[in-house]
Amino acid sequence: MAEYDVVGDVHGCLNTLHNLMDQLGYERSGRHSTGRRLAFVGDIVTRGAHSAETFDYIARLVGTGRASMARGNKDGAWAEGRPEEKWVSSFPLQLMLDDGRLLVVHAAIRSDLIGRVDEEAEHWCLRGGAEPDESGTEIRPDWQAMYDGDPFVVAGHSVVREPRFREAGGGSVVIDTGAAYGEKARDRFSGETFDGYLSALRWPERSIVSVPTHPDDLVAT
Ligand SMILES: [Mn+2]
Repeated sequence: MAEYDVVGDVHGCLNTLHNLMDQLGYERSGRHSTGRRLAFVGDIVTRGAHSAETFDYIARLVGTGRASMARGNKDGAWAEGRPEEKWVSSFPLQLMLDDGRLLVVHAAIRSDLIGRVDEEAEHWCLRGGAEPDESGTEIRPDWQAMYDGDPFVVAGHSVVREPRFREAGGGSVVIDTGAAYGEKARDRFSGETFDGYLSALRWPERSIVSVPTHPDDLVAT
């Protein structure tokens, strides 16, 4: 069984990511003494203070084979028109790890969409299958409650006060704990605000390691 640490939405918070990697036992090169590997749920850029540096850093980790990453909706938007665009579009929407036991997506998945690359699958993987209601407000389905696939799924995209584990299907967790929002982080489900932080899921342990957001990573608002 392969061992991974799956990191939530970094959103330009490079100092915070480095602190989290310290906690998890990674060197800056991405090397881990016991061979664990990093994976990212995407949305590594925008919101935080260090998008370009974070992008370059994670690109190096992925390029040297130390990490892998699922594509987030913000990554493609950020890279549009930049030299990085083609490379970002090569990131998978569904990152299957550990011989099919662990599936990393940015926003959401349905079991019938696993392995598909069509428009509907992309809409779910990147935007959680969100549709506007009559007032134009984006409604995201509770994909975790509906999930009935086999792999355990890790996703980001929806900010949650605590990593949100659900047991439906093979199980799932949402781990975007709002690092780049600082004290304005807001839980997608309860609406409560909290101090954002960055989290990783340890696999196969299914435990969480978190660090507070580094103040230098926040953009003054
Ligand atoms: Mn997102």
